[in-house]
Amino acid sequence: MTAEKSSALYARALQLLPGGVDSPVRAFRSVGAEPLFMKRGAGARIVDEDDNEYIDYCMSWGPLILGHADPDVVRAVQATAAHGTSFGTPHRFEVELAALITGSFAGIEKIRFVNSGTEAVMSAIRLARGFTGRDKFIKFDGCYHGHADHLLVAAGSGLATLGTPDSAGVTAANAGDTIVLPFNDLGCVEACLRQHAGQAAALIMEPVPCNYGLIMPSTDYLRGVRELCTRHGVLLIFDEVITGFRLSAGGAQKYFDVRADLTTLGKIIGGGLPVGAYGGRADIMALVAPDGPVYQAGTLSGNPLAMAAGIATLAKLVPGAAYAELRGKADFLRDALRPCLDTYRGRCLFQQIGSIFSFCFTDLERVSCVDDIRTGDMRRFARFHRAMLERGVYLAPSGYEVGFISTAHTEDDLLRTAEAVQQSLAAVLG
Ligand code: HOZ
Repeated sequence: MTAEKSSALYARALQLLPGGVDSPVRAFRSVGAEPLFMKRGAGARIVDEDDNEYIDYCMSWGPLILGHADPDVVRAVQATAAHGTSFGTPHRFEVELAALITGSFAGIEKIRFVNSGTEAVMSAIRLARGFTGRDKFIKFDGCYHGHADHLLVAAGSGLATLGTPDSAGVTAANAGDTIVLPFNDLGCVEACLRQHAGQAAALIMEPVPCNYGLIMPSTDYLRGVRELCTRHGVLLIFDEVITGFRLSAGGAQKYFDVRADLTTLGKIIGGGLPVGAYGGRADIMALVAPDGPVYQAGTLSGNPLAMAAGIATLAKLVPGAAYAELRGKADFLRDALRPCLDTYRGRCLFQQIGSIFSFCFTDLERVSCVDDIRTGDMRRFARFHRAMLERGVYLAPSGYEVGFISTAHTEDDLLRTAEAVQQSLAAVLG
């Protein structure tokens, strides 16, 4: 595997972009390598500038549930672009995508489109504050909700990867209303809601935390959080930027049968184009401007290209068969991995929920909180990542991120992956 062209581009990028990238985890630092520059993708495969081909499980960090360059998505974007890329006026596709989403998520009665998950979360928190008249909100250690100031506290994703749970530049005032709790501990939530009675506007959570490795929630825990929020008049916000249309067409809410008051979405609903959205109960959404006093706006919000890609993607997901297919592929991979996972039991843990998976080099049998992830050996993950890359499998370049299976992954891809895992674990763990 040669990386001459990627390396040359990276050298140039380092002169022009901080860290040579536009998002920190992409820099490959935590896996001790240089980033690869991709030039094209089709289905489950991506090809870098040096013409190396990989089976991809990063999948643009989640949006590409149908694989790269899905023909229907590409056609929809091309046809839409031919008529103009942005109008700054309402567009019929906003209505169509909104109907697909509200028809799938029982808890989303009205929705507002924005341009990223960060924007969606930032706006949902503002809305919750406007609705309740309260300032504080609760988040969980390791949950990542984008990079708004007040959410960059005990956050995952790039902050976990870089080992800096809080960002410089966030003032004490910005972070002062953010309460952080450990995940999967209902007693803590109850005690906190009692202690801050009448002060917390919202509790925000990734129902399945995917940005500090993969943390498995229990259904009872999620239902318990729902009940406590209702009892204390605190809005429950599910950040489903990753799990929305990933775990099911109704997201984690349908998967676990727990309904949030507000939901944030992104990734899959834009079919690979920049998008975000927040939505929920109609009485809460009624406060969003121009209907109500909570301001939020955006020049490219509801952009026709993103809406078109989202509609083409959801049209294939909403009927539901795609989720059975994805589950089948995920089970196939897990079964193909079983012999080698048995061999390395107690040293490498493979976790999976729906089509999301992770590898953690821990002796634990299940990861339930950030302390469990911290038992993982990230240097081993780095060696594993490089070994997989050499064998033609592209995983997200951080042990704090997760992998995604798409409908485009074939049985052959999955078998090759299992073989690469077996060889890579042998190389790393002996
Ligand atoms: N925060 C995302 C991963 N969980 C995006 C990372 C990236 O695009 O580099």
